[in-house]
Parts: sequence; C-alpha cells; structure tokens
Amino acid sequence: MFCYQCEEAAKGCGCTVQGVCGKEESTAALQDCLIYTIKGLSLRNIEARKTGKDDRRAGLLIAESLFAALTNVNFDNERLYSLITQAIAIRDSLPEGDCTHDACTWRPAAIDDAVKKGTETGVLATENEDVRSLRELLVYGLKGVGAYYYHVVALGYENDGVTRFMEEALASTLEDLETDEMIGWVLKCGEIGVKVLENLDSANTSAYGNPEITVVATAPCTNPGILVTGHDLKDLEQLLVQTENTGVDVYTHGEMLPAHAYPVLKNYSHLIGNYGGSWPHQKKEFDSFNGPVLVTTNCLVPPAESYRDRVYTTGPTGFTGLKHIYEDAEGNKDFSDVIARAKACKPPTDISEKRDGYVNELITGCAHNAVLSIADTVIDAVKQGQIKGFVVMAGCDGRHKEREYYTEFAKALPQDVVILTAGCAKYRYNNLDLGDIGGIPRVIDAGQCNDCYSLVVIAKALADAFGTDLNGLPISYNIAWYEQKAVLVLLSLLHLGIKDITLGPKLPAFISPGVLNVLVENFGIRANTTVEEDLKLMI
Ligand code: SF4
Ligand code: SF3
Repeated sequence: MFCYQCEEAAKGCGCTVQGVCGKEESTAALQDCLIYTIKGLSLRNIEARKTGKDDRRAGLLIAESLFAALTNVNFDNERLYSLITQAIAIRDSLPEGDCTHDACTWRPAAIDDAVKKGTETGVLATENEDVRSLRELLVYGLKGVGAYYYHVVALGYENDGVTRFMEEALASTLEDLETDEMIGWVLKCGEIGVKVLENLDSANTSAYGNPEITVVATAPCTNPGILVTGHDLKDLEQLLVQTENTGVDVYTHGEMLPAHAYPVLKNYSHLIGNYGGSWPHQKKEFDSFNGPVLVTTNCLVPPAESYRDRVYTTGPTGFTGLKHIYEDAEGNKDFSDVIARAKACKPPTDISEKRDGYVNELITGCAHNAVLSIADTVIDAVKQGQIKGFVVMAGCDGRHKEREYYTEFAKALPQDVVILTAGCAKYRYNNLDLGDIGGIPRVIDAGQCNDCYSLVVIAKALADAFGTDLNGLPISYNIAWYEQKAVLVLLSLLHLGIKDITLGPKLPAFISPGVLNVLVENFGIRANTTVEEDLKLMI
C-alpha cells in the first residue's frame, strides 16, 4: 500500500504497511480502487451529459465515495466494495459514448479483483513526482468537496455545479495535462470549496436556525447517555427526537460540540453537554463514557475491545464488525437499538477538567450571524486598540505531541489578540481560561470545520468596515491540518487570495518540492516553526 493523504503519514512520507490511522493494506487498495472507479463513472457521466442522458445518481454516489475514502471514515472492506459495484452499475447503465479508458470498462468478479485494481491504480501509478503531487492535491481537495456536499444533500439540497465539477475534475486526473492546467484545476477546486461551504452554511441554518453564542457544560448528569460524534447534524436531530422522554441523555463529542448552538437542537433539554475532547482521545473517552457511541462521520479511531460492542456507525462511516445504522428510503434512521443499549449502560464517568487555569464549560456558536450582531462592538474594540489583531487557528487536531505547539501558541498570544477558529483544532486551547475583551470571547468558535464559511463572512465584514481587502486586515493564519477536508479549506483560502498562511504541524507529504515552490512563490505558504518565531512573524 502507499497512502500519504493525511498529516500523520508514516515518517512524514507515507504509510506502506498499515496506516498510522489503522487502515489495513486491503482497505487502502479498495479506497484507491473506489477513486479509480468513480473517475471512470465521471468520464461516462460527462459523455452522457452531451446527449442529455446523464444520471443524477452518479454525482451523489461520487460524493459519498469521496467521503468514504477520506481519512478515518470507512474501514469496512465490504462497504467499500459495495460502493465500487454501485458505481460500476451506474456507469454501465450510461451510454458508452467515446469512452474507452480502462476506468470506464473494467469490472471485478470479486472483492479480490478490486483490491488488485486498487494496488495497480493507486497513488504511485503516476511516476512523475510533480504530476502525482498535483493530481493527489486535487483528489484530496475533492474528497473535502464530496464530504461537505454529502451533508448538503442530507439536508435536502443539491447543486449541479458542484457535482459537475467533481466529475470533470476527477476525469482531468486521467489526462496528461500541462502543469498550468493542473494548477488551474486545483485552484478551481478551492473556488468550488467556498461555494459548497456556503451551500452547507445555508442548509444548516435553514434547517436548524442561526447558531447562538452558547455555553456548553462538560460535566455529565446521572442518566445513561448516548455520545454522538462526527459532523452530521441530521443524525443528531433524529436521535434527539427518538430519545425524548426515554430517560436517556445525549452528549456531543469532538466536532459535534457546535450542535449545542443551533436553536432547533438546543431546544432539546436532554442534549446535556459535551463529553471529552477531540477524536484522538476516543479510546480513553469512549471507554469512560460507559454508554453507546454513534459515529456519524470522521474521525473514527479503530475501537478498543473495552467499548467496541457499543460503537455504532452510520452514514459514510464504517468499521468491520461494528453495527451500522442505514437510512430508509425516506432518509430516516431507526436508533432504537442504540437507545435500548443505552438504557442497559451505566451513566458516563465525569472526566471534565477542574484544574486552575482551565474552564469546564465551553463557548461555541460564534458563527457569522452571532458575530455580525455584535460587529459594532468588535469594530470599536479594534478602532480603540483593545483588539490589536486576530489569528485564524482553524483546522484539525491530531494524535502527535507536536500539536502541543497550538496550546502553547494560544497561551503565548498577547491578551489583545483574538483567536478565530472552526474545526477540531480548537480542542488544543478551548478549555484554557483565555478570558474576553470587553465581553468579546478571546476564542471565537464558529463551529465545525463544516462551518468555515462563517470565518469568511466575518473576515469580509471586517474588511468592508475597514475599507480594505482580506490581506489588509490585522488577521494572521496559523492553520492546523490533518485530513482532506482541511486540504479543501486551505484551497478555499488560496482561492480567496489569502497570502502568507502558516501551516502545521507538518507540511503535506503529498506536496512535492516543485509544487511547494509554486505555493511559496504565489501564496507565501510556510511551515510553522516555534511558538516564539511564529509569534514574531504573525503578531
Ligand atoms: Fe497513513 Fe494517513 Fe493514509 Fe491513514 S490516511 S494510511 S495515516 S497517510
Ligand atoms: Fe477534525 Fe477529523 Fe479535521 Fe472537522 S474530526 S476537523 S480532524
């Protein structure tokens, strides 16, 4: 196997035996095969579109497949193989057109053929290092598009422009293109990233209202509970409806924390609080939670024996041997097994922080609507010098010790600097007692990585107020990445023209020296170094 799509790629180069994430060799091959298959499906759907015979199901399956191949989403070989055969079935129902590429015609007789095909067509099938780097950068950005678009569709919205782009961009990776053309596709992916994040923002706020600044408890109550992790708000909503008046409480974990800020969701009094931190802590926190855990999307860590039988997957997630909850034809999910399991479990063990200098309540819901409602206060604070600047510290958390850098960086920031964040990176500093500036929290948490669009709206509003562009604002970018949704967010920032982004804790292994040169020359991207050096540069 060879996989280098995430920040934790072995030795900073790539996983070759088993993923650091726990992905087996056969699973990596099936994910590669799935990507190859949806490239063929894309070619055929593009051909079919010329005669008006394209199939809407192709775009939906492509989004789901891209999501399933993202880091820490699906470790279940049978489910990955099922996506491959579904993609082939749709592909083969489309007119052949002029499509003769192997990706448009190959067919597996059994799962072993798909594993073999993935091994032959994976990352290393492209020999030239820079071409490979640009193709993979595009595919990883597309995995982000597919993931965010999947949530848009789950809430009942579709956008033809997004599905067409996914198809055309995937198909482009099967062609021999000039470097400039490949860079063009990558930058266009950032443009579509902004679009799809905007679509998701509007789908979420239409369904659940505009997030409100909300204080979330971290200590559990005495009822048995269900812990919900991942990013899917619709799953959480359905679970909240089904657990009403059952004596079972619901808690969020990791990226589900911002759900507490949505008016429709916070109305449920049995949505008690947030339990634990970000995804790398699952083994300890799922164990001490004592009750069932519902994993709706990334990140899933291969579960330990001690709690494995109470973990349920749904949506794009999967893990061999875990129970998976499917939706019916109307998009409804039946969580009665999870609820019955919770009733037979002990209540969660309290692991909330009670140390000096730490808070045991978290503030979330500082999305665009809430922040713009206090825009005058923020602008005055900037004009009067109470706020000297902002640092965007959005992105991901991860396992490695080097991410303590982000805690130390947050602690070392001057008191008059505000952190803007979204994604699970915030768990490195959201329990520090960083205080506020005239009532404005020093950590403005816009929500999940899914909510990054809020940061764009906030930054644009500040730029308008100060009569400048995004690069003219006193905002620095210190982004922590881990998986491919963060790759898309980075491409989206580049599309918006943001310069001088600091990226860490390591630069992507899939960026070749040649491609890095392009990013440095055109956008001033740099790797983070030490807290002291980076503070000097950024503040
Ligand atoms: Fe390795 Fe990351 Fe790929 Fe997992 S997703 S196999 S950790 S590079
Ligand atoms: Fe986190 Fe996986 Fe990226 Fe949504 S949950 S930000 S890492």
